[in-house]
Amino acid sequence: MRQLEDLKLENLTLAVDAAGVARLTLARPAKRNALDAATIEELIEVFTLIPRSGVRAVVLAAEGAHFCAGLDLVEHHREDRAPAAFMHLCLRWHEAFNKMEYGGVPIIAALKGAVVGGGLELASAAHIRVADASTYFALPEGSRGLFTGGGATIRVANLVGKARMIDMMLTGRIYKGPEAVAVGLCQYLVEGSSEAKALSLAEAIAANTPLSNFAICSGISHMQNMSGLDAAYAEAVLAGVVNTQPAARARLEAFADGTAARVRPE
Ligand code: 1HE
Repeated sequence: MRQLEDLKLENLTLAVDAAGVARLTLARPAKRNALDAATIEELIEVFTLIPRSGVRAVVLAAEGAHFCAGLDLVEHHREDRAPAAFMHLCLRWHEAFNKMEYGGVPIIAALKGAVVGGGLELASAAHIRVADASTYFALPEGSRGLFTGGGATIRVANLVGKARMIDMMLTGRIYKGPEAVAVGLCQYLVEGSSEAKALSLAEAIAANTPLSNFAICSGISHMQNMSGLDAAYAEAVLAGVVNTQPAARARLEAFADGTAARVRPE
């Protein structure tokens, strides 16, 4: 099997620390990290390998002032794509983002500046979103004569609800600051660096057992796609595997003998 170190990345950078926390960076700041077809292929390559690489958490960050300006509109204009070609391109976006959402490795997006269009679709495939004071969210497709193609109708609608998503697309409404947290676009808003916060979250998450993180970061998404009856069944099966894992024994023993941390608000 290919290893992460074997990948030749041009539009992304990747570094994994000793604790298994990966820093994956969108690296086309001159183009505001717009997602061209090549970047999507690199995301597919990275997230194909991540689940079996020993990586315990991923911080998804970006170079420059903006997280991601969405679909590469210049490439799209230049390519003058046929309908079927753009459909197939969208399917590659889904391949990348599904690997992220369902891969079982926690992904924490460190957001700043523009998180728009396909950039919001990318961010919404992460499991946690951290915004800073510069971060703003929008779906400008309506005004560009476009429609979402990278999963926003599923993931962004899940985050903010159908009515807000339709409003964002029809009117170009921009959310930022506390309002963005309140509507569900991000879970954290920090005064300083979103990347520093994302890293500290990733480090804490990396200390969980990988199997628990796997269940949380793939099982919940799968179960949301099922009927309630089937989801309850799948939850029981997954809990059977996770909650009896040998790696959890020492943690349970520490609770039983009173040495483990208690869950308290302070
Ligand atoms: C780009 C892109 C892009 C910048 N594709 N090249 N997305 C949008 O509608 C957002 C489009 N972008 C913007 O509104 C602005 O660029 C930003 C607000 C994000 C940043 O503004 P600014 O003033 O810092 O940068 P800029 O001068 O607009 O752009 C700098 C360069 O980045 C410039 O290239 P240059 O070679 O002329 O220097 C821009 O062309 C380039 N650039 N954004 C290509 N998006 C699967 S369907 C998904 C559908 C969508 O995502 S629709 C939403 C598209």
